Amino acid sequence: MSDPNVNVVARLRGIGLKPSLIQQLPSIELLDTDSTLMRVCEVQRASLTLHDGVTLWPARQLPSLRADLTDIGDTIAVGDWVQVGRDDFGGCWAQRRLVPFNQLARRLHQEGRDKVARAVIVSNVDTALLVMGLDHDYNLRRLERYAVLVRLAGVAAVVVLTKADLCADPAARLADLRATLPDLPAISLDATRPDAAELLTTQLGPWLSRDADGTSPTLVMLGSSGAGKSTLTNALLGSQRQSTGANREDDSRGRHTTTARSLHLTPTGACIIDTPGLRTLRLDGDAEHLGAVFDDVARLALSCRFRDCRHEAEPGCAVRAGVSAERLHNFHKLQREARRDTKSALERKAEVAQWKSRHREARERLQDKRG
Ligand SMILES: Nc1nc2c(ncn2[C@@H]2O[C@H](COP(=O)(O)OP(=O)(O)OP(=O)(O)O)[C@@H](O)[C@H]2O)c(=O)[nH]1
Ligand SMILES: [Mg+2]
Ligand SMILES: [Zn+2]
Repeated sequence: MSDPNVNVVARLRGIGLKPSLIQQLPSIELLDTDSTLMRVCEVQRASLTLHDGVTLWPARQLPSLRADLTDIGDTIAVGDWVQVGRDDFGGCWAQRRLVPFNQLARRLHQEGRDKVARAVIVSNVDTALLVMGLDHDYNLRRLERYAVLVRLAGVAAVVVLTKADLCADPAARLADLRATLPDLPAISLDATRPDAAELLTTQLGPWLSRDADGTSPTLVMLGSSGAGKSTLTNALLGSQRQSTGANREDDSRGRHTTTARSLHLTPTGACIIDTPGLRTLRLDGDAEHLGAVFDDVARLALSCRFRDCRHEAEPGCAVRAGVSAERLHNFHKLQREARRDTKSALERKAEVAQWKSRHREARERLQDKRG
């Protein structure tokens, strides 16, 4: 007799379920009952849109699930897997969230609060497509920032340069990019061409194809508003599912056409998450991880005269001699940002206390002198 669970698993693999996630279920029989596993395709305020491998379901989050996640500074995000139960009226409720194998997250600074909030962008993704236009959007410093973000999350990345048709020399830009970020695969294209889908499928083949066991890969589009994320998503889906919007004429910036993250299935069986352009992207992680994206800095630092050289104004600095000023400036900026953000609320409190007591001592000394 054939095991009905095998079919359920095969169906869920088709929307990206990995063996490591299945292992979190107390029993595989759970897949065969009413309490099924589904993938989060959209998150609205209290409601979710879930996929069971065949069709979409509207659902809600159990308040206790939401509260439990909030307690640990987490939230349900597009790409998550949840166990679903049904109420007497047939309504779907997400009861439990499987621990994601990775999360792309950024930091949100809450002004006036003693807390740094972490905002999850998406969960359980294999590859991030870092989308950047070859128009005014093109900016290697921003790309370095995105590259650090994905490294921190352990997500692979491919750069997709759109608007090759609007650029005099796309090959030169591509060469520039490869020289700066040699570890990042990159392609360029005009995403509005009728054959854009074929170009993408050929060039992104390895990242778009299923595993040997039929597991679909999950890709997420990241980039500024107007970069062409939804245009690329539609090309891969082979339909105009996502709205796209013309950029502003004066400065070619996007108009924030996409307002929510959403997961879609391509005809060849890849999961694509389209996202709105982020206005700010603060890193969520610590300074040590910058090394992967700035390995030239790490390498050259070995030849600096001082072991603890910060590559700022020290004499005999090999990094300043070998890395472009803009790139080094960005490195310092990202490093400061990551350091500041990794400080916990307690550490920050301790710092303020220390500062206050030093201030007090200084004042007392001053009074002593005067007195
Ligand atoms: N000429 C040209 N236009 C493009 C290309 N890619 C995208 N566009 C246009 O750029 C505009 C913005 O594209 P979208 O796909 O809506 O951009 P987006 O990244 O989804 O933007 P948000 O949803 O606002 O984050 C649209 O008018 C697209 O037709 C390209 O390769 N060449
Ligand atoms: Mg969009
Ligand atoms: Zn140095």
